[in-house]
Amino acid sequence: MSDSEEKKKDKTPRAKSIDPAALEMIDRAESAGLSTVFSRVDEMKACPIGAAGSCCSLCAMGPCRLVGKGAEEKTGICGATHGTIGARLMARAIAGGVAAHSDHGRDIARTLLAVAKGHVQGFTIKDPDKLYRVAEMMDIATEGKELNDVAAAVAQRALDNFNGTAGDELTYVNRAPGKRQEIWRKYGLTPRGVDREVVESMHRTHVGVDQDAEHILDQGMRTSLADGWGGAMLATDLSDVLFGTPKPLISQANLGVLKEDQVNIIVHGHEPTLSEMIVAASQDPELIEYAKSKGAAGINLAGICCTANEVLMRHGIPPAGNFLHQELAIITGAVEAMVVDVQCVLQALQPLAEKFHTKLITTSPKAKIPGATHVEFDEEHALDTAKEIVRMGIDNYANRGGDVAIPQYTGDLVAGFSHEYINYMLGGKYRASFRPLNDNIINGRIQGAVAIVGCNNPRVTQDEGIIYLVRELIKRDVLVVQTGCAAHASGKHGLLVPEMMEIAGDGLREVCEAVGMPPVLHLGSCVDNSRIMTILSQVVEEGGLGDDISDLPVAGICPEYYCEKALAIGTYAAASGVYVVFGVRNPVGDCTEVVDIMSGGWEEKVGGQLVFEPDYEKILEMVMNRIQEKRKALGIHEEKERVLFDMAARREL
Ligand code: MSK
Repeated sequence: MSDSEEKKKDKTPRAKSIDPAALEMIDRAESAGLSTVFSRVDEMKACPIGAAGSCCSLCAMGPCRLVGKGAEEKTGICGATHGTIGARLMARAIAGGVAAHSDHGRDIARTLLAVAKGHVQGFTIKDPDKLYRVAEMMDIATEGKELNDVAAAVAQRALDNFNGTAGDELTYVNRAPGKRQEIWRKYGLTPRGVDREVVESMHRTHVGVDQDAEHILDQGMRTSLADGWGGAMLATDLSDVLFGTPKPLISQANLGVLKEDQVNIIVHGHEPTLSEMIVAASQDPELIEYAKSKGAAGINLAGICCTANEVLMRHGIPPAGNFLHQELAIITGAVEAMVVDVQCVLQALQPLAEKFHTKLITTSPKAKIPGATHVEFDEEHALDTAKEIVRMGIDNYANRGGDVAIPQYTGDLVAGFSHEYINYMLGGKYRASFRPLNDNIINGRIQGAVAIVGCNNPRVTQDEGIIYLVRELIKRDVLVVQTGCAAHASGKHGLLVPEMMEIAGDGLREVCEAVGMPPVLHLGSCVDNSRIMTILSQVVEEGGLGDDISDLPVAGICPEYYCEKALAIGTYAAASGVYVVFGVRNPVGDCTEVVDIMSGGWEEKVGGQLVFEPDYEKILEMVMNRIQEKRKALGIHEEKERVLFDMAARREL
């Protein structure tokens, strides 16, 4: 019996989550007859034709479905092959994801420009040192210039990167290793302007334009690189400039961070601009007094999705959970206001909020939700808007019913490892460097490094793949870094703490003990995957592990992805030379030509791959094999006799 036949026969109900807090709230929803993403996923069977890339709905001659006997040979009415259709679907998904991340980055650049011109309320430049470093990377002269003039020049250069007027190549292409830059130039993959690549992807995938699958997918890679080394990287750098570069801090994660006796306000979405101000407003003594005057013990702020990561890593604000927790938080009955901006916000929130007292507040001029209260955020009145929102939450406290059920589960965590901090942590203040990491990879204490990132998807058991892979990899002496909702998963399950070195392999544990770091590092939000690109470049630059990212014993895994942004991230990592494995399902699995190009074809061209494998054990095996292959190619695969760290070695580290 084939794997898929076996799966069809297996009718064992799948667990919805491995998180006890989630299970408690799912039960509560079921008993109350409330619809959630967990119930709707059972009611909505995924279309098997669309699920594997066999349906083209790009024009009104179709939709064309390439199914049935000889499907691989069939074409659409226009003559488009399965390969062309799959490549177009993939390229459009990447463009969608890049547009989302990059629009986020553009808004941060606009905020920085407004700060420089004194047009905003509440924001300042929190990390001037980083501003100067960014200016230097952008080749912007700083000598004798006022801070605000430097900020204006940096913000303008960033905006030019979006507009495509910064030059022939995006500015941050120069951050990649030289060999990587050559590969991109050789194959015409170097991004020219963020908007330009997105537009060109949409143009080339329109009916009757680009009809060569490999050529379309090259544009997919170029567009994704405009995200990873453009929009998202700018978003990360400029957020650090404006709001501060993260340093490790402690916090907690999961629904148990909500407080029964306080006004609970949740910030959810992606952009840090408004949430930064909400943090300030929630700590305002006048508003705290106002909350007390309404009978609450105080104001409790928590986060969901990547906004949660932004305020977690800069302020220690606890995440109430990841993507699949947004409805569950409302179901506790304890949330006075859920404040959302853009991306990953379920439309089902408002009808659910109406069944409780929760006020859903939209804030972005780009995103309205029917029925929700819209309080539009603009930088000029940032703090006033944030205070108005917090006040609305406080006023709503009186409407909370008696039926509150907060699941008492939290995980302790350490978050906020920026690439600057990792550098400092490894090398110390005066010798900040990645040398100790490189040396420990070379000597085999650390076998390699894997990024476990991305979302939750209700088609698979929440957090299961993420937690399994994190645990198994650190046991095998692989350092794990995390971003996005995958990082929240590890936070909820207690994996982001130094104590986790107890389950790590001997080698990794020794390094973690010597440096004093957890074996699983929280690096931030989805746009902060760009930090991983920066780290990989710096590791290459440090020397001893080849001369390109594709030489490193590293991989990326996105076990529970659900959206286009994840595909954009996976593609830019692959186009940067990383082996990337996604779980869940292959969105173009029926298009053999595309599957082959994204694996073998990209391996040959850019030294990275984007592959899909729903079985977590197989993912583990694939990734470990890749790490060992790379170690062998570097000549560092031989088992060396383990020498324990003595005091001198510790001092050296
Ligand atoms: S929020 S994109 S569910 S990681 Fe960045 Fe989480 Fe995925 Fe949204």
